[in-house]
Amino acid sequence: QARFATAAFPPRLNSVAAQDLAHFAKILPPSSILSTLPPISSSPDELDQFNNDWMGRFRGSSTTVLKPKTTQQVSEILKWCNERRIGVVPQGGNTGLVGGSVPVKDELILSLSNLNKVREFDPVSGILVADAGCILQNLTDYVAPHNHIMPIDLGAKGSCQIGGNVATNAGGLRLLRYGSLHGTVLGLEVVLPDGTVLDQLTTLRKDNTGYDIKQLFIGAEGTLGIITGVSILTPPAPQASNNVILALPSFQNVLPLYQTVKRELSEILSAFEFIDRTSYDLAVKHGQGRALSDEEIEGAECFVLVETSGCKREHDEEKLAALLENLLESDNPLINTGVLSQNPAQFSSLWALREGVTEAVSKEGKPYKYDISVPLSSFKEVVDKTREHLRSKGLLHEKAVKHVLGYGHVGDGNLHLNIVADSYLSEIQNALEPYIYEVVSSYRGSISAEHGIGYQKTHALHYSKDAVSIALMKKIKNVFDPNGIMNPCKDNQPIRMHIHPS
Ligand code: FAD
Ligand code: 2HG
Ligand code: ZN
Repeated sequence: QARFATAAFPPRLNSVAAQDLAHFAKILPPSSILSTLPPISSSPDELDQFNNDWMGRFRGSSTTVLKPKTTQQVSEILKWCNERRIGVVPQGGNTGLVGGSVPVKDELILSLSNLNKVREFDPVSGILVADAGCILQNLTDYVAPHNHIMPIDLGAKGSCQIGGNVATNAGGLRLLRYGSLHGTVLGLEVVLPDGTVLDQLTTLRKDNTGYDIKQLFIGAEGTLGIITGVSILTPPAPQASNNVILALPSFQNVLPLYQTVKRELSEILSAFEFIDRTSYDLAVKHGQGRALSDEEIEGAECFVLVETSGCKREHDEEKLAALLENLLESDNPLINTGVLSQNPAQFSSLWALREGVTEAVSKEGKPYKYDISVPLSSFKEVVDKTREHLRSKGLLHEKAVKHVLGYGHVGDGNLHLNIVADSYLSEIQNALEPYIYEVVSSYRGSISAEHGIGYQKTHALHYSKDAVSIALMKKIKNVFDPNGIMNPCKDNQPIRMHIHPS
């Protein structure tokens, strides 16, 4: 295993000490405090899941995890940490993919998992107000009997929390249809680093009274404060959902296919997701979804998953069937074949082929993840260039890089470039960076389309943001968090990272 070195940790921050634990014990019951320090002396194993990230790539060495149940408790904890200059890492479901949710050193971890109540739901407006620690899947289940869905869906739904989704401005599989959280989040309750509670938990659709401050916390990744409550607009559940997986002979066909699908399905199109052949093969190899038949995948260079969400099943099925017929019967077909789901189990199974790629990649080896926005037409070029670059460095073989693959949200121009290696090695890291960031920058793309900056990309921010923007971000950080206690090393400081075996 390897991990990033803890360069440039702010020297002014203090470690948690006995006097801090004594104070936390006045705020929280013993069951809400984990600490390897005396007198609590939890076993280090109990803190492992909080110190290690989802990929097993980033690892911190926090001694203490606090699990407050109320906003008031969060406020008291932050007030104390701010006075004592203790670094604090807010942690939701710990499914983040850029090392933002685990400590860099021994910061205190504030887990939101006990802040998990639905506060109110209005079935007429569809507005849901919930504690930040509610798990996304639980909220989906909560609104389902009222015929509503969450406006966001992602592969990590069973573990990620709505507060974590907001803090990362997660995109996911429904963005094409329902837009980003900057639009669907109506209000937030946030505890600022000095313990002040900012109550912007409004349920208003419209409110143009000055700066929209809550927007700053959407995507701030816990560097400005801790989100404790979220008010969010949930759309009515579609009465009918269908999906189809299309096998394409060439990546060149993805763009014209996207145009055709948009034109023919128009208002019922709800997802247009891409997986290349390597992604498909890995998903199948690691048991994600049902494999297509040999005949169906013959000659396929990549696949597209199309979902429709509408209000009349027969109407939507007719439209999908007509689309497939037109695609297959054209003189120069864009697809080899299409497999339509026939029942809810097949619907889920087709989705699993796409949603399950992240899981499959992790089972296959150690992933290096690049979540980028580049022009759609260059998706394949970026993947191919990266593979060739690694080959030219002599790193494309079983003992180093095993696969280079691309998948993602075509409708959002967001490519997930994954490099799967046998282990985390500095040679691979150095071959990939800054190479990939320079490629992205040459397309005027984004080095982080939806996963955020975290610890992984702080040093690379300048590839996507100019000096004026970075200077403004630093000023904003300083207004909210002058002592720099919130998620240290995860903001806009241009720190350098090294990777070393451990
Ligand atoms: P964490 O991982 O715990 O934290 C993420 C960041 O937010 C950290 O910086 C943390 O400090 C901060 N944070 C967490 N909670 C709070 C809070 N209450 N207040 C302030 N800061 C907070 N991401 C996408 O955008 N789209 C996808 O499609 C997608 N699919 C994924 C699929 C899988 C299988 C996995 C493992 C991850 C996926 N992700 C995706 C990444 C990740 O799940 C999302 O970023 C998710 O929103 C993180 O939520 P979380 O509760 O796990 O947050
Ligand atoms: C997805 O779209 C997620 O599946 C995860 O954003 C992407 O693992 C990844 O690289
Ligand atoms: Zn994604």
